Amino acid sequence: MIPLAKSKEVQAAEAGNMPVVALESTIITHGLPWPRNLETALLVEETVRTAGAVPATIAVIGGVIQAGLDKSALETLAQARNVSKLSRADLAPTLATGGDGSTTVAATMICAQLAGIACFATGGIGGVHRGAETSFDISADLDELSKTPVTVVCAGAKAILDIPKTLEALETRGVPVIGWRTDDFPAFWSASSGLPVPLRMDDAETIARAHRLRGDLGLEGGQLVVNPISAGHEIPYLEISPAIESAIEEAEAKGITGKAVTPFLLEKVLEATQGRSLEANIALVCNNARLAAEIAVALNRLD
Ligand code: PSU
Ligand code: MN
Repeated sequence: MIPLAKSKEVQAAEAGNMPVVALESTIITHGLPWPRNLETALLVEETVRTAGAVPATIAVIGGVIQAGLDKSALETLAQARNVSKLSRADLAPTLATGGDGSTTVAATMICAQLAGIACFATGGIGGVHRGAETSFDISADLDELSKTPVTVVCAGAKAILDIPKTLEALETRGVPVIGWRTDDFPAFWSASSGLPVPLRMDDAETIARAHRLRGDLGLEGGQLVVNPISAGHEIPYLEISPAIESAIEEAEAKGITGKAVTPFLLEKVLEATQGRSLEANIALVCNNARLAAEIAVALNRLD
């Protein structure tokens, strides 16, 4: 039996045939600092509700996958230190040992699918790191997108990654990368990375139909919808890039490897850019939550 529990809100949504949007928890434990992480988690959930869907923030607590966390569980998670960051590899071992952890994009996709949730919002996905030709550092998020039938909405990828290689890796894995009302692949803080996005869609219904058709065709895997940050919140690449360069140098000098790399880089960039990148980060996650809710509503209508 799968140790999976749903919050009251998610259970009620299921009973009432309401659309549900999954949300990841690594962004809370490893992506944003306390107390803004809690504030953001609550704000993102509220954004999903306002847009007509029900939020299900996912984490593992005491060896049980939780689909939907109440306020006190979110608070505990947001304040906890040294929380395990769970990706595909860690999920079953953590359940077996009765452990706790926050879920990455990859693990959240797996849990969402188990909970019957087809749509998921986050900030940025993991990807191919710069220097991956020697380090082999490629996020499990990319393989997951090719395996698990969940539509993930993000703001593209952070420039801590090698964006051209990340796009190539997604193409190799047959993951549809869909620009939301844009022809450019967004780069998290910037609306454009300077690279074209492979596909473009301008309405949520089409994204929902593509999701369904992918399943009907027997193609495994999900879709990646990339939603550019709004113009008012953009941070020019030239402004953010020195922080990224020095974070990468510091990670190399300190010999940071494995799953510690992404949280280390996120923390360093955040420190270096102070408030501005944090505000942008929060704004874009909410923007993605709104779009994911729209897609979840459209998926719900197709049923
Ligand atoms: N990129 C971001 N913010 C994040 C992450 C990535 O801009 O919070 C988190 C997500 O949870 C993502 C994970 O799934 O880091 C990827 O980690 P890794 O590169 O170790 O696979
Ligand atoms: Mn990695």
